[in-house]
Amino acid sequence: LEPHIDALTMEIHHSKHHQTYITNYTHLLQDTGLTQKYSPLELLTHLDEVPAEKKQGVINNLWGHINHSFFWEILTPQSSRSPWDGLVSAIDASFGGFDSFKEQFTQKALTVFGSGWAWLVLDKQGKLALRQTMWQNTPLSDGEKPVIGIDVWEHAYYLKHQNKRAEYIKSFWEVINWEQAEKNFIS
Ligand code: MN3
Repeated sequence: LEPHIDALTMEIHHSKHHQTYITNYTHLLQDTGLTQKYSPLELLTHLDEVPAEKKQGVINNLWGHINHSFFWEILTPQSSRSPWDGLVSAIDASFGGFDSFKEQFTQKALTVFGSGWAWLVLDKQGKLALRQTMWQNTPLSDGEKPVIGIDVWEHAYYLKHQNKRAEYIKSFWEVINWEQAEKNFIS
């Protein structure tokens, strides 16, 4: 993703941060049989089976795993830099054009207070909407489907951009995998 997102940041983000989420939730669930019984996404809807004292830890780390798995897919070095097919007209209808969408999404991402994510989702009515989530909370738990999302935890940009989140968001637009976004939109 160079020069937009630097290799060292991505390496640490993928092999350390994401790995830690997987290690943690797997460890928390090791004697429950739940990781054998359910896929990570299925686990999302069976959290009632998680022992109470482990639930928040599982939520933080399982959702961290799910969000990051989604995030890697939505990034590509060969970005078309604008949406495809059906997503183009849906974005036009919901946000008044791609430039206006870009501006509104950027504002969402900029104004996440502390650690979290900004998302373009399909809401329960199947309409496009913008969301912010804190920590590793995922729109999936509200029954909404992510189309694109940006991780704005400082670990996603601090090495290269320090406190300048706006620079990182600007770079994000250069590496969005719109082909994958279209798949998320129509699936
Ligand atoms: Mn992250």
